[in-house]
Amino acid sequence: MTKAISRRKLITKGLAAAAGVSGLAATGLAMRRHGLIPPDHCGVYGPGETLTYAAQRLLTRHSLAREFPRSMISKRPFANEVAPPSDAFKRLQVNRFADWRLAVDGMVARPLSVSLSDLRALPFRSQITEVACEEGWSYIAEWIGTPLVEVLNEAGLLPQARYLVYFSIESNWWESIDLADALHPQTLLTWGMNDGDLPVPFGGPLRLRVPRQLGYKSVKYIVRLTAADSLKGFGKGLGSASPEAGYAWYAGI
Ligand SMILES: Nc1nc2c(c(=O)[nH]1)N[C@H]1C(S)=C(S)[C@@H](COP(=O)(O)O)O[C@H]1N2
Ligand SMILES: [Mo]
Repeated sequence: MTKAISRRKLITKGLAAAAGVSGLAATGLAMRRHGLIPPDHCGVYGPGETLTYAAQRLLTRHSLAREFPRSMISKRPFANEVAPPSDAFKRLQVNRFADWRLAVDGMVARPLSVSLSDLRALPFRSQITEVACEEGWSYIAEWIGTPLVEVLNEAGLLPQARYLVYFSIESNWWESIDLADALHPQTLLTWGMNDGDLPVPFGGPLRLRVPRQLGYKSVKYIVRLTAADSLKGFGKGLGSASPEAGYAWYAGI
């Protein structure tokens, strides 16, 4: 057994014991202070979600998602079904997305509105990672994009910020991540795939790839990023659209 596994067991057991003895409510304050409570912690799956998130955050804050050799790139990657593009999307597509803008607002010193060419002018990174859907299928591709941290540095994230909320041009798709994922080097504002532009079915022109979490956190057609200190004011206050539909807010893999 590796050190990491035994430590994980220990922490999970410790948290479980604490939860058992005094109830999650009592340990909640200390855990909240250390950023260990996910926004969708309430409800039937609450204690389970909190244990998973807390154990992950204590153990894997800086760990890397697996990267694959070029030979393992999927020959026929599978784009999940997305709703047909809206008129707003089609209008931008006609112009080859020259007028696509990404708004960066909320708890930042300098709110931004950046074009795809602005983004491409920042340092970028290419990585070969897997998209894994919660329904069981997956594929491997090369993703090329600007690390989210570069854009957050441009905007000047304020010290109060704890979450990054991101919105698709499809109004029903929005998600959020904590700063451990937002500042993580593999979290990319992705505009390229397998050596070309990111194709529309895969989220082009702009998709946030969060390779340390399940596919649904990698939202396509990103138009807005908002830094926030709390997720209470967004949707039903559970952190994203996913818990509203029964999926966990934290979907670490
Ligand atoms: N805007 C938007 N983003 C989305 C989705 C979607 O329907 N719309 N589906 C999500 C889900 S459930 C998964 S598993 C992945 C699928 O990625 P793929 O289409 O590249 O296979 O995209 C995610 N991002
Ligand atoms: Mo999915």
